[in-house]
Amino acid sequence: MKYKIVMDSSSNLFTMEDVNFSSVPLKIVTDQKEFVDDQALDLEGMLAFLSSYKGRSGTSCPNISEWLDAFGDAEGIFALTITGTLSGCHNAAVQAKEAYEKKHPGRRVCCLDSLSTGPEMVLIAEKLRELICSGKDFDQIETEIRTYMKRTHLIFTLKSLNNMARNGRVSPLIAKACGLLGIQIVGQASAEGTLEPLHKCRGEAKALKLLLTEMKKMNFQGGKVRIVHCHNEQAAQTFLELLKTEFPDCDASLGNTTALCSFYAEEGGVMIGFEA
Ligand code: X90
Repeated sequence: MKYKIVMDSSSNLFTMEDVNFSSVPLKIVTDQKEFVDDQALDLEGMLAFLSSYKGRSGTSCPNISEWLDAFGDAEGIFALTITGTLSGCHNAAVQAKEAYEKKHPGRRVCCLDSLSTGPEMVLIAEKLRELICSGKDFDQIETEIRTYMKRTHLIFTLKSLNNMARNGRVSPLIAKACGLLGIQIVGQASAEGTLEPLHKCRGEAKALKLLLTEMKKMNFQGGKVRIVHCHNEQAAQTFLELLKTEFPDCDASLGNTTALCSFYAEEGGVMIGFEA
């Protein structure tokens, strides 16, 4: 069977080696300009535009035909999406699956709602690749990936929840304190796929320590860790050092948020996907 992994751009990943792969872009939409979250985007240009732009801004998810295009001519597709609780992405992927399977009898699409986003999706995609490369069949891969997804988590620290609140992705009440007087939140993707605040803290150093404490509470024992940040290399590095002090052998990597996660995590945000 010819397999393919298709994932939306909230994963911050445009390519993946050793496997058939496509990223389906979300878009950042303003009254003046639209930004497509793909490899061709001038991300710094977008962030500079947004920092001085005072009008409305929001996002839009890929539609059914964009998912269908990304499925291409693969026979076994794993379509992995940002949480369906906060985005229409998963719903569009499910409708694309129905159309695709009807048009091509025998071909299969498995839609996976990450109930999360960003670096947690990367862990799931890496596991999918491992399962595909080990020669398992479609149903086996689906069973094993769903089991794996129970032990991956997303935790983050954000300095502003403005864009989340303005676009109805978090309640204004939760957003209110964040960003004032150096207050930043530490939060997690909840089991329902929503933003769940865990702590409000003053100062980044404290937030970074709390992230690791929370990870250990969630049974992190040195598994894989994927870290991304929006314009905050220093915090991401500091976190990585904290992590390596306690778990020197852990497989951890650093990267940047692309358009969608940069828009919602905002300047200074750090997101961490990990295996418990
Ligand atoms: O369909 C769309 O327009 C996309 C909407 C996406 C809304 C959520 C994006 C979250 C990005 C922010 C920090 C982590 C929050 C985790 C919640 C599960 C990243």
